[in-house]
Amino acid sequence: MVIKESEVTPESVYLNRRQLLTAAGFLGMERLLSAAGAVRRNPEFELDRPITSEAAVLSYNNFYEFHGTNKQAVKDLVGKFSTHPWTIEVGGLVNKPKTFDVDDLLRTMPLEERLYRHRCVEAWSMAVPWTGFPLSALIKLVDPKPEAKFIRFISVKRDKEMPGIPSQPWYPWPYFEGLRMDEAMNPLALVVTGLYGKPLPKQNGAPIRIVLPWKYGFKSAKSLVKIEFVKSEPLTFWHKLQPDEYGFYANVNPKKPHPRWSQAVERAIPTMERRPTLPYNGYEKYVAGMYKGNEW
Ligand SMILES: Nc1nc2c(c(=O)[nH]1)N[C@H]1C(S)=C(S)[C@@H](COP(=O)(O)O)O[C@H]1N2
Ligand SMILES: [Mo]
Repeated sequence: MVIKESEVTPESVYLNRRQLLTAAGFLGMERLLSAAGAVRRNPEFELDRPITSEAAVLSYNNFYEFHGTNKQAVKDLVGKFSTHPWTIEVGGLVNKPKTFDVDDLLRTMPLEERLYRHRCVEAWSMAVPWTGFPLSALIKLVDPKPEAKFIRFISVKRDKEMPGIPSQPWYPWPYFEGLRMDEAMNPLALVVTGLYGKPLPKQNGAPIRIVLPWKYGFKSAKSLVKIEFVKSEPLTFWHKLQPDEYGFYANVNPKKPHPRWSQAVERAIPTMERRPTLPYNGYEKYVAGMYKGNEW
């Protein structure tokens, strides 16, 4: 259940900060956040662990367009990356192809905050408050044709703004990913435009990315410029490079080791505390029905 903007705006107009704090005692924290003008947190998604600190999420990144190995370096290499204005083209096998301005999406789409576990194939993990809207809401706007069975995501490629592109010419830029149509329509699939209640930082994929919390992080392509609906299973960046190490489905699975390491345990950033990996990263009840069991 989502409280609509129209239901929360009146409080933000007539309550001052002190009144809001008092009201919070009666209404609860979520209601306070809404009344204060923040995007509402969707209470459906509860965590079994603390939220990772903002400092850690903003300073430990995989974004190969900036740096291929040093995760702490990414945040210091994004300075020339220009993320506003920004448009994203949504097309392919759809009846209503459209190029969306991200500012318009922010005004018109049903934004909400979700706390999601975030698990990299490299076995590190975080717990992150993303802001965004269901991918299904965007898909409905473009009205896919029946032949559209898969969807592709394409990241931006800007050699002059992204130093990792010219320095790593062996990678097949731009970064590209994909999903099966039912996965794309799953309510967990989130188009993300914010983090910690603020605009999405450049190192986390500004201004618009996808987040798929039941899959390893490499599926969640950043800084998207194009979404395309296609007939057959598309090639993806890491799968093209190392098909036996990075599958198309890449669902989090503690029982399916990566060829070079176990996936049974993960390490929480920044403490490196060990936790058992959960099947589908703990989202089994939402997604297991889409699969036969060991999709990789
Ligand atoms: N365009 C692009 N998207 C990308 C990547 C990348 O290198 N380039 N890395 C992926 C990987 S491996 C992970 S784990 C997540 C990391 O997201 P975060 O830095 O916001 O935690 O982004 C994914 N999306
Ligand atoms: Mo990753």
